[in-house]
Amino acid sequence: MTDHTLKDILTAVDSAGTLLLTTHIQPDGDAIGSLLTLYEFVVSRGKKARMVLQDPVPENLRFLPYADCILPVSGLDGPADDLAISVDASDVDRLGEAAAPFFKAGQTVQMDHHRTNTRFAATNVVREEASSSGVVIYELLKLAGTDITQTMATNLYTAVSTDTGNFCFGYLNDELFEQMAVLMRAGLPIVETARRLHLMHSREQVLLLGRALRSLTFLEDGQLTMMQLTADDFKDCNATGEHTERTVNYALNIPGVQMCFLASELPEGIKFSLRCLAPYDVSQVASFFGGGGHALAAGCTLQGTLEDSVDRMRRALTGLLNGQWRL
Ligand SMILES: [Mn+2]
Repeated sequence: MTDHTLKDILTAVDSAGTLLLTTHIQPDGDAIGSLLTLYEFVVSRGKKARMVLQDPVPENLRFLPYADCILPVSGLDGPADDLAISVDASDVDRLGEAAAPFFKAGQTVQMDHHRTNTRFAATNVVREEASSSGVVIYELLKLAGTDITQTMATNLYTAVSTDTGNFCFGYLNDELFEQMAVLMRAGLPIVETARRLHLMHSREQVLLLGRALRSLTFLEDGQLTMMQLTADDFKDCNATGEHTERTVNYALNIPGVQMCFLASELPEGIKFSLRCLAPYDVSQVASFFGGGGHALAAGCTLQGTLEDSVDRMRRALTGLLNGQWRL
């Protein structure tokens, strides 16, 4: 299927009166930062817009400009919107309950950067080479000739810096840093925002990290590592799935490690976060188990006991590591 262009999206925005904006469940910094930037952009073009999400905004992102304007799907009423736009969601399932109001809209558009994107909207712009959906949103703003405000800069920086692990991985290039220069000129409060996004951890996160590290196991001569969090770990730390964000990286960033996973025993199943170094591609394994993501960072959820699920994942990743993985 041929993809559409950002010009198509701009035309759709400009010809719509009311817009519904959404992103994926369990939203991360790219999802929320991109959504909030898009919101400010369409409002600045005189549109009536509302942002809806199945899940609440993670605590560490609630300081972002306009985050308090995001509405829960439940309780959403009123007539269908002229246009619905999804950002950073690779497939319909990722929209969760927001899928219903999304497809009720007169027109559907989506902007994303995931390789596994299924092109589920009528108009799809998927930039696989973009480090984050924030970059795709930035390109739209540039095309529209929008002046980047300080609040847009904060939200765009959030999107880009979280999806690149604070500019450590992903598609880092000169264009990205030129975009950063534009954000700095718009008054981006980078030190304060970086501290909130990249340095601070909630009490629950740190307690849970302790449990995860205690479970760290080295396999395959230390090339594969795994960590697991039981339902009791979550309970004892008063934590939920959102508190595991970034925990998995501790298992990867050890000399000699090529790939790793974190298994979390959550109410919806055993959630796996997979990470690896190039040239490995953990998204193949994630897709095989019904999940998705990027070559170096992917995820999926398995049904079954923690022990069985960990065993299946361990075998799959051992196969991938030894070049014996077959789809
Ligand atoms: Mn993203």
